[in-house]
Amino acid sequence: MAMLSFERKYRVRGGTLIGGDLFDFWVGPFYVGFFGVSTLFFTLVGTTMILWGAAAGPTWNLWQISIAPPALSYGLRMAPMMEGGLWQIITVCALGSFVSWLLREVEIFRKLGMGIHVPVAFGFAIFAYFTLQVIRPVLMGAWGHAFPYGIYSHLDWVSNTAYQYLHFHYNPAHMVAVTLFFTTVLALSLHGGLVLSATNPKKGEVVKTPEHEDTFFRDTIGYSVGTLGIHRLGLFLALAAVWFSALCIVISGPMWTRGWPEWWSWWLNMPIWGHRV
Ligand code: UQ2
Repeated sequence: MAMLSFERKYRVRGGTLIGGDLFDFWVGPFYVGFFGVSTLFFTLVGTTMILWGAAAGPTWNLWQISIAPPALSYGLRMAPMMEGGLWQIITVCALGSFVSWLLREVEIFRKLGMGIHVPVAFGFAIFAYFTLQVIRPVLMGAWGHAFPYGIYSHLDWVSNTAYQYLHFHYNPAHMVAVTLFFTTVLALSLHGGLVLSATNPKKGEVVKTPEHEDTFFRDTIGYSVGTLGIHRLGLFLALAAVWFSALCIVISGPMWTRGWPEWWSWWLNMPIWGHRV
């Protein structure tokens, strides 16, 4: 594949975390690196295990294929292949490929002398998955508490797990997470709308500047967070949403086993109401 003229400047040697120059090359447009190889390895093994699980299962209906974790009776032990062992290997491969992908991003950012905000953000997503599939099951003593790998089956897992706590919307960390998700959407829609409106002037007029963007928000709400600020705010809101999502599920079971509505008894039992419940 032909190299684009600017690529000669940015396809620089070095910045690798492991392997030195050994894997420091590109295949077509893609940087390889040690972690490109390990991503490919874990992805191929994991996908093969999923296909094996599907072949051993009762259906090829894409929506209904599911590979379940070991039964609760296995605790945190290794299970036979067809009784959750496949699920365990798939989970290791998933984490292996997610972390490899993150480190490949780090190597590319290092080559370019940039910050590592993107891999750090991706790390939050991996952390959310790790919380669901490893931290919470370990705290509860069985891999069977993790979710199954299937399109409908994982949705059923979410629904069933939520109803075990009667009404998940009363989980305080869930409340914070949902609020942060909606605020993320608000911030990104304001930002996307503002940038597109500034860069889409009437025919014959020039594109508007960040001063116009600041002025719009100062005129409407008396404050502009600024062009760098909106990106800091957006990243913070998104990462905080993921953080509180992980928190809201990891406290459900390991720290609170009853219905979430009941958690609010501390509020109803406050002496300020002048009665005892
Ligand atoms: C802004 C600004 C941008 C923006 C946006 C704002 C010029 C291009 C969207 C406005 C954002 C504000 C006031 C923060 C809103 C707060 C929350 C919690 C949603 O000022 O600078 O740069 O894109």
